[in-house]
Amino acid sequence: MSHIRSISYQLTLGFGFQTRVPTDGLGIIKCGGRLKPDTKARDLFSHAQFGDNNYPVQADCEWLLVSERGLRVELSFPTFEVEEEADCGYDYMELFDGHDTSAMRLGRYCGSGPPEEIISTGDAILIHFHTDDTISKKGFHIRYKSVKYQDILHTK
Ligand SMILES: [Ca+2]
Repeated sequence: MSHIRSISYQLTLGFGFQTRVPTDGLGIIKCGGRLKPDTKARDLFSHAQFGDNNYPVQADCEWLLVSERGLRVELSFPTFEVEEEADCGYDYMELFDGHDTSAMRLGRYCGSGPPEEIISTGDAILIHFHTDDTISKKGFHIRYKSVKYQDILHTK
């Protein structure tokens, strides 16, 4: 007697007749990483082929940016094009004001994205990028760097 393992997928039909398939354990694209901001701005891209191809579907990426102790993390967004949806429920970028997703969420962004610069309260920012199984856009280009508390006071 052979054992056939059946895996059932929950299908949810949303507006636009998109079929959404949970991707637990299947098709998840590993990406992200730990980055150390410097006082000179560096670049972070949503995916390796940024500029040539749209971002991949079914991606879940986390980048943890940790500055030296006593410094904050500053982000700016020269390019941000992520599939738009009213609640950013399909594709989105989330920012957390700390080392992990239990930290305060600064926001969830899609469409044309965050309006301006973002500066952490502490020494870290976590960036989470999620994409669903259909429709991709250009993606994002983030500039990140370390800033001193005093620098922030002077620019406000
Ligand atoms: Ca999508």
